[in-house]
Amino acid sequence: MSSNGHDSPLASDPEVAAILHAELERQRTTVQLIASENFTSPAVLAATASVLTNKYSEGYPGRRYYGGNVHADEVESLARDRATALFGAAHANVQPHSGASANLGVYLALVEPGETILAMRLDQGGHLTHGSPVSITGKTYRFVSYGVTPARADGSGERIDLDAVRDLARRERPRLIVAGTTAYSRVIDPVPFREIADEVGALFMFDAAHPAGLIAGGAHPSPVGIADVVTFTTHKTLRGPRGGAILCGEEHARAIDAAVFPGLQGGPLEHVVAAKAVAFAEAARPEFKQYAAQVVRNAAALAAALVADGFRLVAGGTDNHQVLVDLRAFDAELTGKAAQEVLDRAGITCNRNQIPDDPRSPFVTSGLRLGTPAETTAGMRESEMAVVASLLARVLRDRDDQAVVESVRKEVRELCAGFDPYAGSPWIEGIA
Ligand code: DSN
Repeated sequence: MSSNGHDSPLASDPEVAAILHAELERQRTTVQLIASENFTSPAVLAATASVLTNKYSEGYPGRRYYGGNVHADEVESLARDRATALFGAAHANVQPHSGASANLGVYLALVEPGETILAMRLDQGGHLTHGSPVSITGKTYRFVSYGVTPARADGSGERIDLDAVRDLARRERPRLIVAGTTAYSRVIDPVPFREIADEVGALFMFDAAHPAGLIAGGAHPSPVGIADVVTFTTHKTLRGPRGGAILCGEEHARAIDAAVFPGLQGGPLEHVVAAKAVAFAEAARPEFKQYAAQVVRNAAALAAALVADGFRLVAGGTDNHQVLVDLRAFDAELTGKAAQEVLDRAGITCNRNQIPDDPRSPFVTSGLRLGTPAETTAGMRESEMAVVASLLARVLRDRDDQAVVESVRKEVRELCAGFDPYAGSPWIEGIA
């Protein structure tokens, strides 16, 4: 029996049940500022926990290798239709297990091993799958990398260096140009990338893992119809289950589908595909437009409050859901690692992150990445962002003072009590 008196299906495994309850409690009582996380709706959670997890469905709707796929076909067709309608795309593949699988699927479909891909370097704000030497992408393809412009005192620097993209594209003649980032706080305009790709005869992929929800909600420009292929994750700003997806025109549909299955993956996770379908429908509602706009407003409020507290922000601020903090102006001795650890103890969850040209290693870093998607879902607004920024600054300023850390932890708990993402869903304790 769970604490709310409902029978818990997990009563048979108290060890796992206790861990899941502790995680639910952590999510409810600490501030979630990881830019790539969100709180899914109970409907998304319910679909993820459904009996479709029992089903094998290698192939695609109408072309499966096993029997019994009538309902898997229905749900995957629905997810594909909802994805194409939401983003205005001709074709969607909703099977990638993650953003990394989606990106790899595109490379496998469109680029031969050893051919050149132009993408953003990880330490400049790109992603592992944009050619990091430790990723299979960097080992399989010849990546050439661009970064951001130098920092400027007025905050106008640290933008994607389009001159470098153009120069490198002209010199290297890549097969594919990738736009997309994981640690970049400004809007990414797909049009200049398209122009550069056209000039050198390259294909253009837009990795919308981070801004997918902002695009769906109309807060950021859509790359669909401009890029040849758009990849995204479903669990960040889009607020769906953990997973990936690919959008493309009909001309690439067969190659993309064949690359995802059988090229890269085995059986799709149809329970997650069902949850993706739920999330796509939720993102098509008018409330989601308001949500996307509020995510951006909250990030701007968080940024302004952090600047007032003495932090330097990479790129001088934000246009999206995230803020990249350069800790050195606040305290030259403070590393991202130390900041993340003490903030964790105070109940403020975020991740250390390299900043452009970071002198410290990726494991230590000089930066913190903060994001607003999750707490905006929980109902926080600009005034709460100012409170969060001041709590964060207090902990970092007095990080060796355990009494300060404990007092902030208490205030965080009190703040979060008013913003429970799962208030009104008592059944959640039965599965979590
Ligand atoms: N881990 C994701 C992020 O936090 O941005 C990228 O894969």
